[in-house]
Amino acid sequence: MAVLRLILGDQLSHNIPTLNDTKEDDLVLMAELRDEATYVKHHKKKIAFIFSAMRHFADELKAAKLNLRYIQFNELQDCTSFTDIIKNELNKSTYDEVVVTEPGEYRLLDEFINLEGKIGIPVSIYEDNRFIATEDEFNQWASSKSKLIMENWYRMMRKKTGLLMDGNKPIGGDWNFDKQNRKSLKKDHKVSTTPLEFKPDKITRQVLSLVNNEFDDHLGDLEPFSFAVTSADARKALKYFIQHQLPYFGDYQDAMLSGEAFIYHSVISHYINCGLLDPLETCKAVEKAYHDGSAPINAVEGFIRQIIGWREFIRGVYWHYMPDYKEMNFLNARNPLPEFYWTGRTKMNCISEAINMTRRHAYSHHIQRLMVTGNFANLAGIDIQAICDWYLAVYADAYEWVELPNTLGMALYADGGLLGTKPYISTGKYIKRMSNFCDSCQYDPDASTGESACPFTTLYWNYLIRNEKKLRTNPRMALSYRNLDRLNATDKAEIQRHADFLITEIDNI
Ligand code: FAD
Ligand code: DLZ
Ligand code: SF4
Repeated sequence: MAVLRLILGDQLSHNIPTLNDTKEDDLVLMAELRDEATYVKHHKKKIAFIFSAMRHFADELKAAKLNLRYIQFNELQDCTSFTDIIKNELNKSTYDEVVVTEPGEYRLLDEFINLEGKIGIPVSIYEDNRFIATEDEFNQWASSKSKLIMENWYRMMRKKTGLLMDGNKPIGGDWNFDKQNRKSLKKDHKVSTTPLEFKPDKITRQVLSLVNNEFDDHLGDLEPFSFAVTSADARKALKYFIQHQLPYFGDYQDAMLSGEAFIYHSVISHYINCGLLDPLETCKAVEKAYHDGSAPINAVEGFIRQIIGWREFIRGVYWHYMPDYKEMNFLNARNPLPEFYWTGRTKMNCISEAINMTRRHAYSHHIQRLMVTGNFANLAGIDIQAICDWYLAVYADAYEWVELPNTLGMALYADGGLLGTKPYISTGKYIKRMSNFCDSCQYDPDASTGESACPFTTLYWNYLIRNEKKLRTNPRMALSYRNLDRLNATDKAEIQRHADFLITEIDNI
């Protein structure tokens, strides 16, 4: 019995269930596909990263003597999708079964579920074992709750993994040290270190040339390219983070600084998401730094919470609520995506910084995604689908299972609070407190009307007014509405007038 085993671009792990019990007659199939590279216009660096990591992984499988067919981009002009390449393979040889591990995007799961009817042989879809919780585990937990609270899920995952646990009690005396993770950086702070960089080898250079020729019209700087593209190098990057950045990660997790894309973040999400790093092993390595005394509890707990808490929770939400989740638009946000999300050309310094960093690195850290580009899109009522597609395209770590709940749910509140208890919104004052972006901006974060008013500040008050019917009854919005109630009718009318002007003139602000 010969099996055709399909490995996707984010399944580059040797323990992926697809490879279980591979026999001599089986064929492992991998392909660089036009449909996958263009269903949104991915950042050039993201495509190069995935193709190069795929080619390196394929070489490792060949070295392990697996029978492998790797189809490079444009090698089979008529085969643009996974269904095409499987049909192509079945035309050449006979197989009794197709095997794949469940993909990270609903559209592909749908494609694989329907594949059997198109090819006439069984298609087995294995559960992805690279997460700490199974989908069933999340679904059971979620079904028994009236409200999904990440913190409760996180505590369950701490108990399940034993990470930072002393028996049944959390090490350090608290489950969560988030309050110690909100320091801003002094304006003249010099970030002492950047993520470990890797020089492109021959394979990566070939991929860079391919991407340069084929995806010239996609966003972003292709070079310099310094990502790890093998599991061995990704582990080196993790080790380097633990030694150099982790001790400061907790304190400055929410800080932003002009010209500094990474601050003390790990910059490993793209490695974990495509399979080059294992999430549990990553957390164990970070936990060891605490026990060795080389990193404080607020850093180590904060980091582990992001992975076993947020990352697992986000994944659970995606599969629990899809496909309906993608259609949600609680606040009826439908304004077109401003051109500056692609170009970075806007007078709003914080947005320009965040987007230019994104263009350069296919990366920006969580607070920039949430409180700069996400916050603005939410306040300005930008079309949900358009902004989700933007996030899916521009970040090297973006696959729909993780991008969608973070964007639609956490940043845009379009799920009406399934994922978060209230919208993550702020005036420019929050950005002023957490960064030095406002120092060199022509807008004034404290002003809500007038020519120099910060658009975040104007749009914040307007957002509260515009969405009052849906948000005022939320107890966690009570303080915001108490503050709104302090404004008189004339102030409110002026804010609304200025907000209308900002939306109409959005490409010129
Ligand atoms: P660190 O800050 O060093 O955190 C450590 C690790 O924790 C990350 O590598 C990541 O694996 C995990 N993590 C942290 N926060 C989250 C989270 N909210 N959800 C899932 N994992 C998390 N993350 C993605 O991996 N892919 C995405 O497409 C993505 N889209 C996002 C969109 C928006 C609007 C927002 C607000 C967040 C998004 N995130 C996404 C989550 C988070 O911003 C990134 O995981 C993080 O910035 C990656 O950088 P890092 O590796 O330096 O993370
Ligand atoms: C994102 C991406 C890109 C750009 N290219 C490929 C590809 O050529 N071949 C492939 O197998 N996967 C690619 N991917 C990842 C998929 O689009 C998809 O997001 C994930 O496989 C979902 O789990
Ligand atoms: Fe951003 Fe407003 Fe600060 Fe300018 S003033 S950087 S637009 S928050």
